[in-house]
Amino acid sequence: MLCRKNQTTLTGQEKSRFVAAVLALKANGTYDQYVQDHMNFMQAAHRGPAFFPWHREFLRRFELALQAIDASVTLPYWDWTVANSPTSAIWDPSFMGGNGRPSDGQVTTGPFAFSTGNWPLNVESGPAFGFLRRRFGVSSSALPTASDVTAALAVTPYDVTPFDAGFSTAGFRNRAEGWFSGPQLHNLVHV
Ligand SMILES: [Cu+2]
Repeated sequence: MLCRKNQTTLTGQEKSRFVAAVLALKANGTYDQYVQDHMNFMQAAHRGPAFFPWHREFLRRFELALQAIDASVTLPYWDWTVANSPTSAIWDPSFMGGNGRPSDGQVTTGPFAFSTGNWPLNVESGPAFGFLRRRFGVSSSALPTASDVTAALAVTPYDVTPFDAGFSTAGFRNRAEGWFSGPQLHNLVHV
C-alpha cells in the first residue's frame, strides 16, 4: 500500500523519483496550473473554515497528478518541529536545495535552483522575480514547536464566528492557520 512518509525516512531513490515527478509536472505545465488555482482561490481557501478541507483536496489532486507520472510516488510530509534547522537534510542539494543567496534570496542549489532552467516561476502573486526565493530566519527566527502543535490540537470547536482571520480567536482552524497572535503555525512556516 502506498502511504505518505515523513521526508526524513525517504530513501535516496524515493527522493529522486519524487523530484523527477515534480519536475515532469513543471515541464508539462501542470504544476503552474496548481499555482494558478491556489492563487485564484486565495480568499475562499484561506482565512476561513474551508482552509483544511480545501487544502486536503488540493494536495490529493496534486498527489494523483504526481502518480500519473510515477505510480510509486506519494507526497512526503515535513515535520518542521523536528527538521527545523537550516542544516536539516531536507535542504540538501539532492532534495529541496538550500537557503537563498543573501542578495536577492534566489535559491542556487538543488533541483529547483533557477540556474538549472527547470524551475522558472511563471505565476507569481507579488512582484515577479522569476526564480524561487528563500530567506531562512529573516522574517521569523524559528519554526513552530511541538508544543505549539499540541496546544492547537487541543482547541475546540473547529471554528467560531465570524469564521475569519482577524476575529475568530477561539477556534482550532484559526489557531492552526496561524492568524491568532500570528504569525503562528501554518503562517509561520510560510515566513
Ligand atoms: Cu493555501
